Amino acid sequence: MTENQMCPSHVSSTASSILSKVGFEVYPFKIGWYNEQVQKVFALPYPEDTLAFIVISTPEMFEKAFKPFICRQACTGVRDPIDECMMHQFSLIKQEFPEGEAETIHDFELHPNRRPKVLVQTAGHVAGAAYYYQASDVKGNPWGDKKIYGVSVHPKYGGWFALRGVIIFRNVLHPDLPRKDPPDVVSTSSLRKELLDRYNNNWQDWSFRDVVPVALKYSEEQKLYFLTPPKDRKELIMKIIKQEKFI
Ligand code: B12
Repeated sequence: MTENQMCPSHVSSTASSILSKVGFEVYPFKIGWYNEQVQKVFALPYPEDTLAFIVISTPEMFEKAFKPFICRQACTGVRDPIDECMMHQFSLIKQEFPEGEAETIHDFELHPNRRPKVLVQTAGHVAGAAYYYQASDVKGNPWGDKKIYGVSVHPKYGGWFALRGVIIFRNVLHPDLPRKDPPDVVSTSSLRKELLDRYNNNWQDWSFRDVVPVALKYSEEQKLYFLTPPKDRKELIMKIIKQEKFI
């Protein structure tokens, strides 16, 4: 591996070319951009110019990465099948670089005290991938002291996507990385309030995902999969795949 192979543009194009084929998007950010937003306990322990990427699964991930992963019977059954598929995809990125260069943190990884290791919504916002709408983005504090969870909205997929984790290149510093603001697609205070109300009070009906018009959403199969209780999902996906092989 030459020095050139660890340069920011090579790292960026390698990660993006592997993941975009199978329904993911990756967006670069500097660790410093993330750390300046979060409380100290959530800060990531790297120099501020360290290059990192947020990984987003688009609606196509289910058909392009998940079903083929299950078909290859690569799922061990130890974890949630989607989580296992994400671990597999992240491992493909790690393999492309010398041992220890690419560190990954999944959205589901927790410290022993149950604190999440990374706040993917904040990472997605600072990377310019998806605007993270929080109660403070709504004028006049309509909810008073009630705890309101924030939600990210993607410019193309609205709420029909997930933030899967980050990849950190501990030895790649990129002081000049250009910063892009996330598109503010829910621009009025009243629609932001509607979005946060839907996400906090009626998230099960998924209407928060359609707060803005979208280019693509989850397929019917994918919706059914995520609406199925986790304990029954493995059986469902195996059934879907068997039916497809039959046709
Ligand atoms: C714990 C957790 C839950 C908990 C608690 C929710 C919560 N938000 O705290 C529970 C179990 C309730 C939950 C439920 C759900 N969750 Co959840 N959850 C998480 C998880 C693992 C961690 C969230 C967390 O603890 N945050 C800690 C708090 C303190 O963070 P925070 O409120 O954002 O505060 C930070 C920011 O405000 C930041 N900050 C301060 N100022 C500023 C300014 C700016 C500009 C910015 C950008 C940031 C910033 O600093 C603060 C920290 O110091 C994340 C994945 C992850 N690793 O991030 C998913 C995640 C938030 N969940 C998600 C989803 C979809 C759900 C559900 C709909 C269920 C589902 N999976 O389908 C429900 C709906 C929630 C509801 N209505 O109740 C998605 C949200 C996707 C999106 N579009 O935003 C995430 C991102 C998972 C993913 N893989 O995509 N969840």
